[in-house]
Amino acid sequence: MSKIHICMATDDSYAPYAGVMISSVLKHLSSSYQLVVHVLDGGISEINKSYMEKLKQSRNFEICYYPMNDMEFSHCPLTYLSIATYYRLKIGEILSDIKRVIYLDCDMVAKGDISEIWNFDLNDKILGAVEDPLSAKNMQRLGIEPTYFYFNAGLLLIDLEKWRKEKIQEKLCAALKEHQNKLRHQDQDLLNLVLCQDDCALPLRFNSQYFPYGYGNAKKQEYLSSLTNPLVIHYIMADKPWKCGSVVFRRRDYIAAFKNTPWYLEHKVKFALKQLWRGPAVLWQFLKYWYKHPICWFKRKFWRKVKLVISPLSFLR
Ligand SMILES: [Mn+2]
Repeated sequence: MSKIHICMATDDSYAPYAGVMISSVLKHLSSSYQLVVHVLDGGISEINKSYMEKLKQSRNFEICYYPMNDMEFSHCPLTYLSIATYYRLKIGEILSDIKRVIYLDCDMVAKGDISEIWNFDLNDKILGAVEDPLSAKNMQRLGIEPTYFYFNAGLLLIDLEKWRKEKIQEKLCAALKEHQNKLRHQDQDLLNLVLCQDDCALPLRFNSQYFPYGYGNAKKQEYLSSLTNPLVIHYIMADKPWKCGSVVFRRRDYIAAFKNTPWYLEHKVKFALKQLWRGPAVLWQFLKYWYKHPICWFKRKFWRKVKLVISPLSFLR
């Protein structure tokens, strides 16, 4: 049986979400593959590790942990993201005898068989990724030529042999020193700066991101169909689906996947009690928004947002 290698980076607080993602990948993966999960471990507790083991009851897979040392990344600039996002920069060295890997964020859930991503032809490029909704803006900010594109680093299909051969890790370290002050999206900016000439575009549905303003007209059709037929859903906004008051697009898919994991099954009562807060929590979010934007009612932008949230699309499951 051939193996599919995936890699995720997490600390203890995001470990349950990594677990949800792994569980959803296993659920949809074709039976002709064996899953191998490589976890870049920023201090996962024994209890979370034991829950990871329990995922094997529904389908067997291999899991390896690679303890990470945050001190090694202490010189990396932090914006609004966790330091764990930088772990992936060392992926070539850590997974030293692996040829190909799919790197995945923790704020994701699989809705289809990721062997389709695994078998995607990279056309001799080092890496495959999905274009970011704010590609043009970010390229301008970083000074990337318009012939290329700016990708979202939440899902990366990496040819690790080429990555090592082309010394990408060294190039990333050099770029980190050079562009310290430019890195608004941390490692994602860095990866884009170094790899913009060596990447190939993956279909949007491989890393489906709901973004209120979409991808612009050129990609409108592909964007809409990636929302209705995603292979992997990526919750990119600050409102994450595991938050009690979340009103994020496709939250129900997330909760359905979550309910298959020990993080729910072992704490059903706690979760049910938390659900009692859902109504007030949603209301609170709404009031907070109103407080920040008191005259939103008079703005077209606000109503455009409302229209997007209540549009028929947002109820598609
Ligand atoms: Mn993400």
